[in-house]
Amino acid sequence: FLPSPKTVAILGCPFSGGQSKLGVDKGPIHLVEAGLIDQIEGLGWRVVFDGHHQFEDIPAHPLAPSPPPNDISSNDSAVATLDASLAKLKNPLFVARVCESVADAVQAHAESGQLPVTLGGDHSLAMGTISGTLRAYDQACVIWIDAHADINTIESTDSGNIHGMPLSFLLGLNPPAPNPDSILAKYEWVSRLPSERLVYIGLRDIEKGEKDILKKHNIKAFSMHEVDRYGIGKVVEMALDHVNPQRDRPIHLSFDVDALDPSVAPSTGTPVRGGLTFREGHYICEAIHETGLLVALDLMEVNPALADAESVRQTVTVGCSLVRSALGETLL
Ligand code: HAR
Ligand code: MN
Ligand code: MN
Ligand code: MN
Repeated sequence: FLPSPKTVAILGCPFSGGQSKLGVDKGPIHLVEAGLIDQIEGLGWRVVFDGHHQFEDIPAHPLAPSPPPNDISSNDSAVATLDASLAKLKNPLFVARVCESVADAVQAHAESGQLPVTLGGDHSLAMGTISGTLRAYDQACVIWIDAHADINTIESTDSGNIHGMPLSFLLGLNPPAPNPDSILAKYEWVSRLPSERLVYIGLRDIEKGEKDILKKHNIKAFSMHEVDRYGIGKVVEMALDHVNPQRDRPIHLSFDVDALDPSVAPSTGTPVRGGLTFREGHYICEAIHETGLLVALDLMEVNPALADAESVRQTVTVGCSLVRSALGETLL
């Protein structure tokens, strides 16, 4: 899919609005300052640095939509239930607008034949990156590496953190906007990913509501249990067989650093023990590079404000090396 000379576009997305912990917005700056651009150039890529998107034109707390007029519809119980669900969401308008601008940027780079590498920032950003990829490659599939399923709907979310929800919007699992003023109308730009074109690796902290969603929609997931049972080599092969049986679909790899074990990547907002080893994480990236089908990469949830300096260094270093592996760094 990619013309030569092959070019990577780095998009820094210092965004933390999809969750509540400060510092994940500092992830991209740390990854770039650690030398990521030089490292990618060292692999033979041309690198375009698209900057650290500051989302300056987007107010952090845009005015909430005005409450519905006190007419018959506001007494409707379905509307009341929907409003109650939407009221749980944190920063829903800000997240929607930031992600839409990320989608435009990713789409532009992808359509010009570059491989966008988006550095987060929290994982709500993947609504934007994956939408951008799908606009450029409508047959793309998604490989989602994470401790979490990130598929809560507006109804199922307990935390209201939208970084736990991006896939529900991408898969179209939320109700349609009842009117143009609804918060849901601000998510109508999100592209649609068919559920059979999503596969997970690394899951180990999934809420009951999310398990029900995975079952109901028959979504393929390889948890840490399957990684233990089959080994990472077989798991990646089975994952590719599911989303990419002919090995002809462009691949979007969305890597949440918390998929790695906290002993490997401690500086992240929601660490969960029992994760991927250093090698398992890198193997996934290497194997996807080997397909020759990678068209976009996300590295999300690096939070340099959490944990001590040595843990931050370790997490940033492993983040850089995951990106290099996905872009062709080999051991031999
Ligand atoms: N499932 C929880 C929620 O929805 C936790 C979510 C996620 N944390 C992340 N994303 N780091 O993968 O709030
Ligand atoms: Mn995630
Ligand atoms: Mn996660
Ligand atoms: Mn929807």
